[in-house]
This record gives sequence, structure tokens and C-alpha cells, in this order.
Amino acid sequence: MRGRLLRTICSIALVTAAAAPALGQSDRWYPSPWGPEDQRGAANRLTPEKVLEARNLITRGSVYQLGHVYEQAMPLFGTRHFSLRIPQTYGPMGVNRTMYHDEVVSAEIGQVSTQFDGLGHIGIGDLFYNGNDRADFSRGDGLLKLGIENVGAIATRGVLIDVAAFKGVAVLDGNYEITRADVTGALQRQGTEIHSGDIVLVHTGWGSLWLTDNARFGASAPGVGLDAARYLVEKEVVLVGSDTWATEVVPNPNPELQFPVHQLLIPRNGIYIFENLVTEELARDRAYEFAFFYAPLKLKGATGSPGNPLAIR
Ligand code: UVW
Repeated sequence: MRGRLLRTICSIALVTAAAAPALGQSDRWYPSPWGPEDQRGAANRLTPEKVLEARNLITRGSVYQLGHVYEQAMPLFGTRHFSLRIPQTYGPMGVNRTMYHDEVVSAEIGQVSTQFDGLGHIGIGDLFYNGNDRADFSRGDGLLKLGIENVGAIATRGVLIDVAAFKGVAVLDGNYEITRADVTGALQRQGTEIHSGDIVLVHTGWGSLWLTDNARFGASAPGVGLDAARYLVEKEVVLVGSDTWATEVVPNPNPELQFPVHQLLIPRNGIYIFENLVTEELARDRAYEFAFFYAPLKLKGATGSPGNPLAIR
């Protein structure tokens, strides 16, 4: 009971701090509601009850793969790179002539294509989730704390918010800032509620540019604005994902801010971000609630993870 009260007080403090106009300089946003040693953030909201809630949403047997194919032609942020090589063919071995191939992959593997941003990815200056100072845990051969291996498996209720449909367009404009009113309006239109411990995916239509117009895809992005993000923090979600490369609006309408929604969600509130998801089919089928499954690769000390999350209903 005392623990729950403390968590509630801390949650209110975090949401309130997140409302400060200047992000993350003077206000105190740690320790985390889950304790000063915690490394899992909002993944602590994943409970057996959430798994059972998710199970009850599976009524049709429809499986949606939310991950892109990882390939040379995909758009990449900044100087990030991806390459896959088949260095050799081995064999033949034995009289049965067994042959095999291996691959070598070189990439910022947790930060290209469909990517799950962990708590070690984004900081506010030198401070990361739970006030961890970069000097204490950032190492060239892997983070000593907040690595992606701490997240565990995610099995919970998922909600799609189709903001493009709410605004009556197939694709939102590149710099469109999704507001709190857009989120609540879209949820109302769909008849969907967000529950504590859910994951939330935002459909913008921007994913239709993937491989069809990479230059435009990467030049800007529609996405969640700060006030919409504050709403999702208040709703106690586990992660926020989208069909864009940033999930948040880029550029931010305030030209002085760079990736402020990343800072609000990840270090301040321990909420994960999932980028470059394929949400088109969910939107087409009006699949606004589903069971969501994803387990980040257990890459020790990594900042993020690739993968192919599933929505099932
Ligand atoms: C940055 O790393 C700045 O952005 P993203 O998480 O969108 O790749």
C-alpha cells in the first residue's frame, strides 16, 4: 500500500515535471517510481493480468507483422548504416554434400529500420533514466546499465490510434504535430480506451513512403507532440510506437528543441519508443485493440533492438 502510494506520488511528480516548458534542466525527474536501482522503467507495468487481458482480445486468429524487412535499400537516419554479407559458402561436407551459408551483419543494429529504443538510448545532457550519469555506465563495448537485455518480454494489450483517419487523410503532413486533442478525438472516434500497461501505436500514414520515397520519408515526420506525449504518460503506457522514423514530430514546432518527446518518454518516464513500424494493415482493418507481443533481442549493453513485433486479434 505504502509502495503504491509512493509510486502514485512519484508518477504525478514525473508527469508534472514533464509539463515544465524547458525540458529537463532544473527540475528533478528521478528517482524513478520503481526505485533508484530500477532499469526496466515502464516494463514494470507488464503483469500476468495484462497478458490475460491481451489473450482475451484474440478472437479471430489474425496475425499482423509490424516489422519491416531489413534491407540495403531502406531509409537510414543520419550516418547510420546497414550491411549484410554472405562471406562464404561452406561445404560440401560428407558424402551427402551438406552446404551452408552464414551472414555477417554490420549496422547500428538497435537503431535502424524497425527499432525499439531502450532506456540507455536517450539522455538529458549526461543524465539518463533514473538519473544515471553517462560517465558511470556508457562504455564503448556496451552500456554497463540500462542495456536492452533488462526489458524482458512484452505481452500486453495494444491500442492503435489512427490519427490519419481522424484527420481525414491517408498521410499526415511531414511536420504535422499530433496534439492531445487529436489523440483523444481519434480514440473517441474509434471507441477505444487506453489502459495502464498498454502499448500504443500511432498511425500517421507516413510509412507509405518507406522504400517508395526515402528522401521525403527521412526529411521530416509527422508525429506525437509534447502535449500528446504528456497525455500518454498520464495514461501509464509501456511504449509509444509509430510508422515514422522518430514517432515524434520532426522538426519540433519549437525550433529550439531537438527530440523532446524522446526525452519526456524515455529518461523522464521510462516509457519505450518503437519506430518504423508497419501499421497500415492494422489501420486498414480498423484493428484498434489487439494482443501485442515483442521480445527485444538480449544484446547485452545495447541501446535498442531490431525485431518483428506481432499484433494478434
Ligand atoms: C535519435 O536517435 C536521435 O533518434 P531515433 O531514436 O529516432 O533514431
